[in-house]
Amino acid sequence: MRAAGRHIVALCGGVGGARLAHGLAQCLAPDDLTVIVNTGDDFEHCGLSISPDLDTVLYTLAGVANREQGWGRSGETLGVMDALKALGGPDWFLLGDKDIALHLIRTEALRAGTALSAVMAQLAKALGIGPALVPMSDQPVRTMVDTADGLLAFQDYFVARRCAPVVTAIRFDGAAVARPAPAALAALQRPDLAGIVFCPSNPWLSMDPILAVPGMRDLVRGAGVPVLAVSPLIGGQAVKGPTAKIMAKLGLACTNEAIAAHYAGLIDHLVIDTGDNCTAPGLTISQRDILMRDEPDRARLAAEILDILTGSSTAPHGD
Ligand code: FO1
Repeated sequence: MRAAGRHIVALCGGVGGARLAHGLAQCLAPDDLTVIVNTGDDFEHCGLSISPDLDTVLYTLAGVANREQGWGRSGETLGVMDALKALGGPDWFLLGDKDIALHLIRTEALRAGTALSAVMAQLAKALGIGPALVPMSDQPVRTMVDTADGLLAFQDYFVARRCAPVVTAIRFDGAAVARPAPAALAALQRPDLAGIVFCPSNPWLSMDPILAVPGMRDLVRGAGVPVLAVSPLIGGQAVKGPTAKIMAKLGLACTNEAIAAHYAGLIDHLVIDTGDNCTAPGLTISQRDILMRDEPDRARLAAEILDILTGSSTAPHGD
C-alpha cells in the first residue's frame, strides 16, 4: 500500500455520491481531488445532450443544486417546459430554463467534436468549481435495463416509468469500446494518489457503468492505494433511490454483506452506518454516521473517510 500522497479520487453517480463529493471538496485543496462520474444515465432528449449525474455533481459542487430534488438547479424556472408542454411536446422529463442553457452549450460543443471531458471542464470552470470533475469516458456508454416490460433505456426506466418495471438484467451499451477519459486515467495513475473513494451511489446503476469501462477495474486495483466504499444502505434500506429494489429483483439480500461482495477484489474498506453490522472477511469495516442530512454532515463524513484513508485528520475548510 502506498498512501504518502495527497490526491483523492472519488467515483460517483448522482445525488448521494454528489453530496459526499461536495464534502470531500470542502476538506481537500482543489488540486487534491478528482471526481470521476457515471455517464451511463446520459441520453439525448429534445435534441439536447443530457448528462444527469455529471450535472448533479456540477451543480452540487457549485452550490447551486436544488436540495429538495437532488438534481437540477435551485431557483429554477420552467418557462421552456411549460411552452413545450403547451405545444404537445414531451413533459415526462423536467428541464429547467437554466439547466437548458447548460444543455445547449454541451450539445453544441459535442456536435462540434469537443470531448465531453473538455466541455465539462469548461462548465466547471464557469461555475467556479476547483476539483477536477471528469466523466468516466468520453465515448458514449448507455445503461440499458432489461425488464419484464422489455428492454428500456435508463431514463425511460428511471424517470418515465419510476423504476416500476421488474428488472431482470442491466447492461452498459458501448462500454466494451469505451476508454477511461484521459483525466480519469491520469488521476488514477498519479504518483501522489493517496486513496480512492466509492461514493454511496447505487452499485448496480451508478458505479457498475464506471467499472464497466475497460481498464477501470485494473486502474483501481493497480493503484496501490487504499480503496474505500461508503455503503448506500442504512438499516437494510437504501438512503435514496432504487438500490434496495434492484437488489431484491437481482435476488440479493439488502445487506452490507451484499455490497461488500459486489465490490470484492476492488475495495479494502467498507464504511457502514453506526447502527449497522457487516461481516466480510478481508475487508476493514468502519461504522460511522453515513446519513448526510445537511452540508456540515457532508464535510464531517468526508473528513472521517479521509482520516480512515490517510490516517490523518483533515479539517473541513470553507468553500
Ligand atoms: N429525475 C426525475 O425523477 N424526474 C425528472 O423530471 C428529472 C429531470 C432531470 C433533468 C435534468 C437532470 O440532469 C436530471 C433530471 N432528473 C430527473 C434526475 C435523473 O435523471 C436521475 O436522478 C439520474 O439519472 C439518476 O442518477
